[in-house]
Amino acid sequence: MNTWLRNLFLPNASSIKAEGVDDLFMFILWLNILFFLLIAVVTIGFCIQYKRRSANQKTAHIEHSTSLELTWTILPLILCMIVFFWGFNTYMQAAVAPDGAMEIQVTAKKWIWTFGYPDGSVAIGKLWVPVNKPVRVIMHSEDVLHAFFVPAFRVKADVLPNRYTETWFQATAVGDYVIPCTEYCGKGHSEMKAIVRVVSQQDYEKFLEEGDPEEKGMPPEKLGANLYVNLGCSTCHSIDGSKGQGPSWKGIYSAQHKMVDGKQFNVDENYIRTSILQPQAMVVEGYQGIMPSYQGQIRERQLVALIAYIKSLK
Ligand code: HEC
Ligand SMILES: [Cu+2]
Repeated sequence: MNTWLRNLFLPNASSIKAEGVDDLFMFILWLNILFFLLIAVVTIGFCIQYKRRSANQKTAHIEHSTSLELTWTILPLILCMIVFFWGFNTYMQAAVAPDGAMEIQVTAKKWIWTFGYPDGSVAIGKLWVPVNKPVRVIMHSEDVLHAFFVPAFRVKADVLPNRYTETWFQATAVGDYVIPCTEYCGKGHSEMKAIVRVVSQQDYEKFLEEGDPEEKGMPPEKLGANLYVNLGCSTCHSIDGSKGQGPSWKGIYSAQHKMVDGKQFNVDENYIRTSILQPQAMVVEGYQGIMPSYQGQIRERQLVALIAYIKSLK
């Protein structure tokens, strides 16, 4: 019974925490359904039973009933205590990572997720983790409030500026799972998505050594087109000429662009490179310097791919 209901409206459960969270959720849900039906039936029954039948009919003078009052005090108290201790227990398990868990640093900023691995490498938009290993995520934000949410893992935690928050998970099935930001953080909020890619231990080690295998052997222009979406460039830059938070990329290669400080630049490989690594160094006229720096967060190959992609947008 629980399983079909669960499948009906809860996302797939793919972490060891998910079951505990779902069980409690289902318990509360069924308890609510039960009491809703009970109260509805009694209310309707009383309406019929005690309906006023003649003009001078008087309501019986009842002051109280000790047994009834004890029942409606003690029964809900017991139920509340069950939910409290069950919830507290589940919460503690969900909040405290087991010893020896692998650690991932998560950085949120408008509107991208960045993941730092134990070996010091950094990736944007895609979090690789090995299956069946506990992973502790330590999070902070570089600007406003965001929230890290993996529905399939039943993991959700706020990400705050100026302090670390943490949570953990242990994925039980290989696959891709979305991380939608769940704290409204401005215009690009609905686009602020990343994925958790759960892979075998072997594939994970290979990833640490060689980077994302999907990016290998891909022509730079095509890789650039993927990165445009995966790295979050698409939240601010269009490719069809329409103006967004940032200038469109359509036809910018070899154009002359004027900066807010009056300087003119020819949009070439160096200009694009600097724009990505040190966006504040050259702010295009008519825009604000809100672009995040990608310095140290993307590999040289990715940079070359982005430049190739921008060049191709005639
Ligand atoms: C938060 C919004 C935002 C994101 C995300 C963003 N940019 Fe920008 N970008 C801007 C803004 C605003 C400007 C114009 C001001 C400036 O030059 O800093 C700009 C300017 C640029 C320029 C110069 C464009 C021109 O017309 O001269 C390039 C190239 C560029 N961005 C590349 C990228 C790449 C590549 C990514 C993704 C890896 C990216 N941007 C992500 C906001 C963003
Ligand atoms: Cu957000």
